[in-house]
Amino acid sequence: MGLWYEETFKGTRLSLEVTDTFFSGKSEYQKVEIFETREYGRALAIDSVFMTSEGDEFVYHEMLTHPALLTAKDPKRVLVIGGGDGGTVREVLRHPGVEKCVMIEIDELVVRACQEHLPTIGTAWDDPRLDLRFADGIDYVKNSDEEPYDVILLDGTDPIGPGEVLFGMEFFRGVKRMLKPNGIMALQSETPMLLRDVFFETQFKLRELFGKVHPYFGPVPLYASGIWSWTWCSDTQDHTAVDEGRAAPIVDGCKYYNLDIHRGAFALPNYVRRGIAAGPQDKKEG
Ligand code: SPD
Repeated sequence: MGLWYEETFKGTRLSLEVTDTFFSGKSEYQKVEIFETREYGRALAIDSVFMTSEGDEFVYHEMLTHPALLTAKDPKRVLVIGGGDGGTVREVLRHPGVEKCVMIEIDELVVRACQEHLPTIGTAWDDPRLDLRFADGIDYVKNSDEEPYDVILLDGTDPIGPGEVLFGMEFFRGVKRMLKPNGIMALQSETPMLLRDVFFETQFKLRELFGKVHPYFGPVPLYASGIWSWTWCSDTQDHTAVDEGRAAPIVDGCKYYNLDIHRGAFALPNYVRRGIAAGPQDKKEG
C-alpha cells in the first residue's frame, strides 16, 4: 500500500492512493502539486484540493465546454478564465469554427507545471488559435477594451479563500460586459450537495444578470460529494437548441458528452428545483 493524499473539504474527506510525486511548488498565489494516483492516473491539487485527474477530467471539461459551444450561434471568439491544466481550452479548440481562444490564467506556475507533468490533459497548448495570458481575470473583464466574445467559460477554483471573488457579482458583471449580446457564458458552479449556499446564491446572482440561467449536473468522482454542477447563461439563446451538425464530430471525440447527456444533464433534482423556486431568502431550506 502506498501513501494517501487526502483532501478535507467542508467536513468531508477524500483520499487517493499516491504512488509517485512529480511536482510540488508554491507560487505567490497557491501550493501546486502533481502526483500519480493508483486509480485515476496523474492528478493536480491546488492548496490541497483536487483540481483534476487523468481518470475523470473528461467529464468536467467536456461538460463545461460543449453545452455552451454547441448552443451558441457560430462561436468564433471564446474566452476561458482559469483552467490552468489546459483541459478546457483543449475541448474548446476541438471546435473547428473557433478562430480565437483567449485564456486568462492568473498563475503561471500551474500552467508550467501542467505542461510538463500533465501533458495528456493539456494537449492544445501549441494550437495557434490559443492566446494564453498570465493575468488576473477579474481585472481583465473589468478593464479590457477588446472585442467581446461569443462564449465565455469560467474554470476557476472553489469559492473559498482567494477564489471567492470569482463567484462575486462584480466579477459576473465584468464577464457579461465582455460577452456579445447573444453570447453564452458557462461556469463551474460547485456541488449543490455540499456547497448548497454557494450553489444557490450563484444561481440567484446569475439570474439578476441573465435572462436565461440553467444549471446542469454530472458526476465528477474527484470532487467533494461527486455531484458537480455547471451553469449555462444567456439572454437570447436556447440551452436545448444544440447545433446537431456541429455536434456530431465533437461527440465522436468525447468520452462523456453526447446529446442524450446534454438533454438529461439539465433535468433538475427536486431539491434544486425547490431551492431555486424558493428564491434567495429561503435558499437554505431547499
Ligand atoms: N473542488 C474542485 C473544483 C475545481 C474546479 N475547477 C477545476 C479545474 C479543472 N480544469
